[in-house]
Amino acid sequence: MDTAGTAFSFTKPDASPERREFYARLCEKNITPLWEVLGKLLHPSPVPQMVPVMWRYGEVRPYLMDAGRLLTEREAERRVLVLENPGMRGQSRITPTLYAGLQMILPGETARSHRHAASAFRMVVEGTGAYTAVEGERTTMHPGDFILTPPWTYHDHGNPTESPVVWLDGLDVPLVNMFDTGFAEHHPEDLQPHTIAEGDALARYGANMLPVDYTPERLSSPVFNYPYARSRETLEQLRRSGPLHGCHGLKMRYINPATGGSPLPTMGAFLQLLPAGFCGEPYRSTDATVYYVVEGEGRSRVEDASFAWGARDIFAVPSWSPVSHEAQSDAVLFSFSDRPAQQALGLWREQAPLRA
Ligand code: 1HN
Repeated sequence: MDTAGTAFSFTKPDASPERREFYARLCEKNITPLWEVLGKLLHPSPVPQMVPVMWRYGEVRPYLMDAGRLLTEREAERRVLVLENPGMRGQSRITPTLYAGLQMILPGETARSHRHAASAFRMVVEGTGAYTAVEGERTTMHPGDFILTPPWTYHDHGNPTESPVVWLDGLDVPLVNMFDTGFAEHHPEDLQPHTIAEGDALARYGANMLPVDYTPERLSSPVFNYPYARSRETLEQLRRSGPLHGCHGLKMRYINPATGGSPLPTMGAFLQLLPAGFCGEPYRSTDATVYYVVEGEGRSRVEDASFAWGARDIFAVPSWSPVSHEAQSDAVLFSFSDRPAQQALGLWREQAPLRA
């Protein structure tokens, strides 16, 4: 049986001149006494450097357009404005383990093919008709589509339309680099050859069937585009059968259809519907979470912060910070986090609802 404990606290022993002199001798040998640092290592509950933060799309979009005037996609490799958490500036992190950025590709541009150890996904924000190619198959992007780039798969993008296309990139780069497991390379050609008919992966793996002799080649989902039209239809149908969760409204997670697990090994992604008038209870979990508003208007409270959001806004919730959502109109929130990584390591916790 689990025995309830008392909150962990630790007071550093006083530092006498003799002790200080001892610590200085240790310091020269790259040694530190644990009792001098223990308070920084163990806490009764998480102490994130990350802070709650929101970016309004309307404020960021003009900067994307400026970037479009100032640099070509080729020069930039990817024209992305990185969303940096104010508690962790200079580290390209939106949460301790994850990266997020807004990428824009202009009409006629292509982004050259490369691959890396980090997992990536795109959540399409604006514009229809650009494509991402992954391992020989292209997929056309529509707003709200959730598109994977599994680790070590070649990927390039193109925009054959007449308008700029913008998407939100999420990657596990900080996590991969913490392990010092980051590798990357360019494809020998600018753009990889287009060898598989569009829609193949979704038909083959995304229709509640698998090829009879299917054996997984990788940990990630074999489906790489989860079209918004399908996911939205699911939410619409389910709202009629209810019930709603007191904290989450109607919340679904994206899956690897071959395993029921997360679409990418380290990153989980979710889509939730909050019906107009929904007023959710507070909830918290250890996976710091990034939310992207696909549709609707509402407000989310995170600790003392209150984020009034509309379509295309982005906000981030630190580990173990209570969050509650309210919707003024029917709203759809996409979110992502490192939950599968925490779960694989036995670290993940949640608490809901917080009010009795
Ligand atoms: C990357 O490969 C893309 O392929 C976008 O579109 C953002 C951020 C860090 C590292 C690699 C892309 C990225 C990235």
